[in-house]
Amino acid sequence: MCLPPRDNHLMATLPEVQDWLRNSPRIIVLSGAGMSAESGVPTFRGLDGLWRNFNPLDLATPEAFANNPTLVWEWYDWRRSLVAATHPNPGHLALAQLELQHHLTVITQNVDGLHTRAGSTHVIELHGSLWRTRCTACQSIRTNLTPKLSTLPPLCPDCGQLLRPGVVWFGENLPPMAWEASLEAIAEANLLLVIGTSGTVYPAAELVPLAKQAGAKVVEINLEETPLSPLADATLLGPGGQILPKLLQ
Ligand code: BV8
Ligand code: ZN
Repeated sequence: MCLPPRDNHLMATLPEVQDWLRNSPRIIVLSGAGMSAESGVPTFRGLDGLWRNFNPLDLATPEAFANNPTLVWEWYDWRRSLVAATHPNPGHLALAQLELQHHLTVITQNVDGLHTRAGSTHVIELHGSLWRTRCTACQSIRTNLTPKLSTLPPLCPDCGQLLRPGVVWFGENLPPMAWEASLEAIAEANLLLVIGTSGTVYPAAELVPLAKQAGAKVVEINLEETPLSPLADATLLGPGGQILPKLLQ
């Protein structure tokens, strides 16, 4: 399944990456939308990234919510019901398994909650979660597990103002705690697995050069090369749901 790696810079093969895995006391994962693609969750930029004909860059912004809270809320409701009908794929499950044998932290850009549903316990959600809402006024945060909330953004039970999806929109800062925890984890990493991300969204993508500077080996798992590939000590080309279980063999 893994295509022979390119030889344009130090490349490793699956067995070598398995070695690195075995000998790394501190493993960090940075996952993106490609991690959940095999669960049926559309990616942002892939061919299947048709978010009901909307461009996420237009909808996942504070301006879009201010202009049309109902449309944005409905889009997240649609995504919640879509994710509720999916399941963690073998890639998520392999990472949960890996955590049983290694000191592993998953830093995810995804908001679908599938790493946690797969059993991973050290998960940093850099961009928030579909399953949380935040009050636009008093900032109180609630975890709502029901996929379909309502067509209108609900009102805060504490202060009566509009609730919003508990995710980080483009143009918004990342949750400080999540970003700090990610920097700390990356500073200690011996091995960083970069799985299913196009490496185009910042500051999340910054974690890869930072891990490199901290002396970690970087392994990229993706269907194709990305702007992060030149930083990788190994690029394993193929679906994460197939490569990750192999890595654990
Ligand atoms: C910030 C939550 C400081 C919401 C998301 C101009 C103005 C303002 C900001 C900017 C600007 N220009 C640039 C920026 C910064 C901006 C940014 O990076 N923009 C990009 C588009 C250029 N970043 C921000 O705004 C961040 N905040 O910078 O704060 C600041 C503050 C004020 C002003 C300026 C700066 C906040 C970014 C967070 C946005 N929220 N999600 C929601 O989900 O609705 S990001 C969202 O897109 C996802 O969460 C995800 O992180 C990202 C998509 O990226 P990927 O995960 O990589 O997914 P993608 O589809 O791109 O790629 C999938 C990959 O998987 C592909 O490579 C594919 O080959 C691969 N794949 C597919 N199938 C598989 C696979 N791989 C393996 N196996 C498979 N089966
Ligand atoms: Zn409130």
